[in-house]
Amino acid sequence: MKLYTYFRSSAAYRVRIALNLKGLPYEMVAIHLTKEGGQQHQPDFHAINPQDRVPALKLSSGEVLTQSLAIVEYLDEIEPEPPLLPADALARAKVRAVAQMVACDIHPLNNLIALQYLKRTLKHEQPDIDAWYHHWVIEGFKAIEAMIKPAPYACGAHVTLADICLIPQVFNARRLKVPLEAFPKIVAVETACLKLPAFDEARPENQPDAE
Ligand SMILES: N[C@@H](CCC(=O)N[C@@H](CS)C(=O)NCC(=O)O)C(=O)O
Repeated sequence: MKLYTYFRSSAAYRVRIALNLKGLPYEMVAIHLTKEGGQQHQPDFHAINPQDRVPALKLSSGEVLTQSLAIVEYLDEIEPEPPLLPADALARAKVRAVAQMVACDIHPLNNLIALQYLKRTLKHEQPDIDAWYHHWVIEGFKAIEAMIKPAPYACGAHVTLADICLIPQVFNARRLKVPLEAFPKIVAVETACLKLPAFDEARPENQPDAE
């Protein structure tokens, strides 16, 4: 499999964690999201993902998957061990809720393309953009903090899709200097997850394209 990735992309980070947890070998193709006007917009990559975003996963069959949650659930289905979703329907819904709070409610407001639109098209100043970023992370993290009970992972004794989404978002929050003192449970989950090689090896700073 070939993963189109960018070291700082939190959506690609989710897929790297899942591939590592499953022990599935993959080749990485770095797509630099800011150099040369963004390599995601170049025709070669546009042909792979018409949405011009990473991650994209090219399977050995040549099929291409996009959207990190769809990719992670696909990997979970083709390689069931270790499971990334609980067997119980209620527990599964709770895991998906945390994952979607990150992937649907926090990340889309804060990813590069949204921030660039605020700056380049709407002409907002950098301090306003930083305030926007902090606001949506803090709002989302407040709700997640209230919902999780680290044991030691976000939804219990096993790593789930919730951790796979949460840890990359915490990385992003740290990079943008969001204060995390109000979120001790989230930080505890981060500490537990980063002890696992699958998470550690997926960290942005451990990628071949890291800067
Ligand atoms: N919902 C998508 C989000 C993908 C996404 O927005 N990726 C960002 C990087 S984290 C990207 O490629 N942005 C391209 C750009 O900003 O132009 C997923 O989960 O895969």
